[in-house]
Amino acid sequence: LGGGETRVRVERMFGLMDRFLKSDPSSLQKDILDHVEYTVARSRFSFDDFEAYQALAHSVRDRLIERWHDTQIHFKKKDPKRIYFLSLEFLMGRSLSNSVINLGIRDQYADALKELGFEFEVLAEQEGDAALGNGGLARLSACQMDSLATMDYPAWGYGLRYQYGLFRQVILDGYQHEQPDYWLNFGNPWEIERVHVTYPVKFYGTVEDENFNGGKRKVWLPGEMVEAVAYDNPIPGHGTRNTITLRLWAAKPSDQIDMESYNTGDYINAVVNRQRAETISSVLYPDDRSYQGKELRLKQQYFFVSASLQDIIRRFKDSHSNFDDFPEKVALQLNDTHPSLAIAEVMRVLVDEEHLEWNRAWGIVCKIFSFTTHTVLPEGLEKVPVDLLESLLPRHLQIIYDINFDYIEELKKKIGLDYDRLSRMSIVEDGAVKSIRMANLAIVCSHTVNGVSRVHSELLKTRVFKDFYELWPHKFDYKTNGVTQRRWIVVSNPSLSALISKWLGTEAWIRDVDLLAGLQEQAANVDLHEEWRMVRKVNKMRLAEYIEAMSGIKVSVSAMFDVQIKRIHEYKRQLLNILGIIHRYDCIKVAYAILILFQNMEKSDRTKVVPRVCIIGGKAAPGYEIAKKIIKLCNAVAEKINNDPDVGDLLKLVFIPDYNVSVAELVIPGADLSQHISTAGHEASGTGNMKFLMNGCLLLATEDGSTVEIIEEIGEDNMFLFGAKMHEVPALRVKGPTLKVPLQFASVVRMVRDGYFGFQDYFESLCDKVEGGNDFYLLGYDFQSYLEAQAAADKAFVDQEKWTRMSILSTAGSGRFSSDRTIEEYAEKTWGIEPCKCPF
Ligand code: T68
Repeated sequence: LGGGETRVRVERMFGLMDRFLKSDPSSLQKDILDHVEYTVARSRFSFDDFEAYQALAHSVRDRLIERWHDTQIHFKKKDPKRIYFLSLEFLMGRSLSNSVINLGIRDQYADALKELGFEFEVLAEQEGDAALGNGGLARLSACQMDSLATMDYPAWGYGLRYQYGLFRQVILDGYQHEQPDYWLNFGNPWEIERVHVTYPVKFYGTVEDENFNGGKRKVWLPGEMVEAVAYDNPIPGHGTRNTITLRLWAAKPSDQIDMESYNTGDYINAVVNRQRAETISSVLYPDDRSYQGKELRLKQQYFFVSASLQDIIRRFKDSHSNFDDFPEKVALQLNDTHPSLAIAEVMRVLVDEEHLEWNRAWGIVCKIFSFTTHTVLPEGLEKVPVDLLESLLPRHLQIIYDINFDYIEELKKKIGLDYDRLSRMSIVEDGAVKSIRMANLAIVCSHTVNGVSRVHSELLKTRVFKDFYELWPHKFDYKTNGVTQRRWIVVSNPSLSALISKWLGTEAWIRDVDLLAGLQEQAANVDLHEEWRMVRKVNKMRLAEYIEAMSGIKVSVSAMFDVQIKRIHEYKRQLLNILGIIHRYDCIKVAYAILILFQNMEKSDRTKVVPRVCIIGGKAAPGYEIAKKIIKLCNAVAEKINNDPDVGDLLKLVFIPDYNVSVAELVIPGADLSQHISTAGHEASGTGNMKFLMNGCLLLATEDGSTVEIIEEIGEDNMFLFGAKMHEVPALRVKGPTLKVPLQFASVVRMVRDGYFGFQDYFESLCDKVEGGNDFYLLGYDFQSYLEAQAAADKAFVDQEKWTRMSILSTAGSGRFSSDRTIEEYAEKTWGIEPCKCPF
């Protein structure tokens, strides 16, 4: 088109469009009904709740897209340094409520829907969870995306669009069964398929030397090619127009390969083979700790890393021609070691494809990567067998060897020929199975190595990565995790949110969470107490209804709701919780027996029992036998207690199946007490504790991970602490079998062993894990102080005024644990990026 014609066309387009979609009730209603008719393709006179949700979601999506386009145009124009957050997992949960709240149009939508005869909350319940992650690490990524958008940072998230998210947990006869989570079955209105944003990703093949400019260069001749297709998920900030992108890649067969088979007539096999490509992004690995060196997992890692880097480099090259500027424009964040092949990939692209000289490329690589680790245990670190890497990514293996060679040579100059240390610090591990240590690769090549809490960082420096810390102390840092108050208070606990705003006289805390500290001054105010208790009661009623609908168990809202929800792990000690519950049950039974015997309430302790509803939820990795037994034990104990007429409302135990983000949003606001009881020195951070804290739930906890920092904020008096301290744990383990274990512990384990809850044989190995000198996680040692902390919680609960004050102080002291603070620290100290706010 000539210049004049373009102008006429642009003017015509402007004439046709409203600048922004309107958000008054009748515009919203019209949009929703249009989507019913034209997107969902149902008659606007007849559609059900799910179809109404779909139409509603599409109308919200339109508004998101508008802001998202503006943001991307603005970023492009300003060309700031960008942060690219690479993570194999994002646990986003539902999007509807979060989006309309961040967009500031929730009430408008609620009003609009009411007139159409729908309830916003009811429609929001129709949405399924996006569960593209396992646990803490993945939910942290989601919280951080919310903060990045809200704080106007020029950020992109990159990950994989798994067809099957984390498995659905179904409990049958008390046992966990796994079912596939085909979350895309009914379409996903929150993503935008970018059929034109695709990149080829190569695997296998050979590396050959080729003559180039009078010298040699390496050429990778791949044996398989797959196409990566982008799916963009707009992430809206709160109180800003900025809406950033979470770009997830799906694998599709590539047209560039297999044409041969078509030509030779093997049409059917050619088509079948093409389907193999799609398996790369088909399923999320459900194991959140162990690394098995599986080929598909490695393929997933490289697939998403390669596509993301092609995209990032393409964007850079759109407006830059010199790669020396790359570190000024690009920061790459490695979320754990899972994306660390990115390091070798950047080297490969710069050297093999962009023809930079090796040292120049290396200089660039060393300036762009930062690495955050989420683990505590050295054995939890990822290792990739060399054979596997050689076959799948032959060129990358060469590059890693070359990096390692240079690095070890440098290292020798610094530390001398200390072969033990050299071998510990090498990227390549020579063992029975020669492997690549992904963490070492990440540390060597990153400018910053972050832990996720202060004590975690200390462990990294003194144990896990001690050798590296001694060499490069300046690389080591930590950013204590945080969670977003938008989802964890505003979305999931609207009544508490309204109450906080009322008492603070402002909604500004939603973006500036330090303002919550203002509640401290009111912590003794009786009017606030009354309203606070009312809000908590309403949330407990909501949770009680859910429990009844799901399990048929009726629970009393005047009981203390005591919750432990998280992945099931031995170190997280759900077993300690269950054994504590058995002890409580036993005490109630004894009190009942005394009551019957003496027919005297006074003599029995029964009246002193504080009624409890114990709630446990979480998934076990499918291959983790002990964790699965813990789930079964919980259900077996629940069966016994809940059906025991001697117990009544004094104690109930509920296992909530299929724990996920939405379930957490319902459970956390309704909890009085929550348990974070890992053996000290095992939880890198923990983020559930922060969510409970924000919601005014009291914590019963060990001094582990981020809890240590929570204590500093709210004080020991406002929580119930117990258990061995981190520095005591190693010595206690050495003492092992000689440790004195309280009688009550032996007696509750005996009940399980003797088959009091049935399934005697099945539970035997579980009991063996905590007795006879095998008690690695120190359940026996900590049992006494655990019971004391529980007793202290009971005592505090009886004094509702005291409890309410503690609850208010918990919320008031939670400000430091916002992901806004974490992200600001990353932005300033690690990534060197600045906000880039979209005008309007
Ligand atoms: C968690 N780690 C930490 N890992 O356990 C937790 N691992 O203390 C911390 O608060 C949280 O990260 C956020 O920093 C994980 O969740 C995984 O999920 C995982 C997944 C795959 C492979 C290894």
